[in-house]
Amino acid sequence: MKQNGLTRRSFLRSAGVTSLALGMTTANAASKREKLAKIPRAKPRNVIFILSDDHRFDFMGFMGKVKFLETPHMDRMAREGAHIQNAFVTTALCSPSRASILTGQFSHTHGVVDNNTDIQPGLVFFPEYLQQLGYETAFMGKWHMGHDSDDPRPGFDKWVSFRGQGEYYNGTLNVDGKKVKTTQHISDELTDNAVAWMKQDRKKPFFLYLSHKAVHAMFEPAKRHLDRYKDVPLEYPASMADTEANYRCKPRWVKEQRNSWHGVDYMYHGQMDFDTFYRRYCETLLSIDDSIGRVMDCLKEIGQDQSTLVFYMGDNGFCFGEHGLIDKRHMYEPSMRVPLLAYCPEVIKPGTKVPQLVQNIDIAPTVLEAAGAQPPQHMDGRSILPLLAGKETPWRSEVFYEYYWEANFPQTPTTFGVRTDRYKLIHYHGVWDTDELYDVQNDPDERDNLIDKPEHRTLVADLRRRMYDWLEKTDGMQIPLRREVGGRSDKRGPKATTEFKFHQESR
Ligand SMILES: [Ca+2]
Repeated sequence: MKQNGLTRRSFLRSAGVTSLALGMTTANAASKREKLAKIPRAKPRNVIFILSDDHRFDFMGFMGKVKFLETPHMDRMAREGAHIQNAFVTTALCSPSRASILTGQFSHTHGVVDNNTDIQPGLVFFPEYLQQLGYETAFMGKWHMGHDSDDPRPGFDKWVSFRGQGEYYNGTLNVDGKKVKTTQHISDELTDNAVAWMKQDRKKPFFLYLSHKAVHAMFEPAKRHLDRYKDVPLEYPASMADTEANYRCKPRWVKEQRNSWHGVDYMYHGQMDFDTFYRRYCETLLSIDDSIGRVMDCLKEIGQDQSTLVFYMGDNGFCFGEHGLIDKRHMYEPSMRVPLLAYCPEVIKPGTKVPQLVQNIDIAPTVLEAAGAQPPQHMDGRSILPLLAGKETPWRSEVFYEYYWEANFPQTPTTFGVRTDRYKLIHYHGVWDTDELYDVQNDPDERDNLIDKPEHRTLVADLRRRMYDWLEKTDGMQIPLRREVGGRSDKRGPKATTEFKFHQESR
């Protein structure tokens, strides 16, 4: 298959060189391409998947969390479509989550366990299946699996992307192999490309993957949104203050991270203060909301607004001071939960709420089912189409989580965990620290670590068993090791971290 001058074989060969350079094995990456069975009488529908970067689950106007934040187009998707209320990523980090979305697999299966790892030979992205099914496909925006190349990847007939994180302004796009300078904010630039492509005449069904750079740090709002929230009052989370009560029974690494690149006492090594950070993030998010509005308007204009399935999702969450942290990676709610909205009047009733536990690995099988095909066996996720359509269907009772320590940001340890709709067990690997258990229904802010309560011993043992069962069944019983590449954001700030104790206080 020829992809804009790059054959799949030559692409995989180049990817393989990178993988070997990073010292990776390919044992887990095998996901053999399967011939997909068609679903009888299914109508292949157009699908648009809009992804943002680091948008946390509750920063949407209709959620009421941030009083001043206006996101009319996200609100409209929730009002006229579905809000998937409990959506999670399997790893709260850009590249692993993106690879999970594209492959339907866990990080330890697809092998993209950090932001430096390129994709491994043998991985199949679901848009490759869509092409086989007769779709015309496009990728627009941030790819970010491997830093070094913006070349077109397999599975896409149209390609608009950039290297690594890209630039909010004055960047360079790779448009089907040609370098093109951007002339406006990246969210607008990508949306212009998306809308132009949607309007093209075609006989095939289409799939558009619109993958925004926003709202990743360092935040740069579109000029029309700059200073919109300059003077609004901010509310800080109750767990942000450096008090004994806030850190009683918390892991030591959490308190230490306050004083790092990813903590409120030394955030981004002093490059930005917390209030500016909060306001700039909200202002930058507005360009994403505008983008959703323009895509929806375009769908109406081309007469496809009733049948097209539109998703909006974040690739991972983000902390705004909870437990003294910023950023993601860890397993606390603001990090592992993501916004997920779906719109398709032919399938989804207005105002649908989906309470089930949904994950990023479910996107690939869902899109394939919307395209009229049975998802392949090698995918770990499941189609959520029945949930969106309000159909009774057996569903999972827990979601699993994994994060692997990165030399670039060494303040967050390797983490495994399991979350049900009631409890969350967080287990840390390779550090002498306490694990955590939370009752997320009664303690949604995760302030009361129950791990040492005698009455929860059986529960903890059961959750631990389920977590290891999952790792065993999915070939995840080893820590993927990668060669250290890139810079290190590992300085400690001037504020000293005081000694504190865990375990003794709760026993
Ligand atoms: Ca991200």
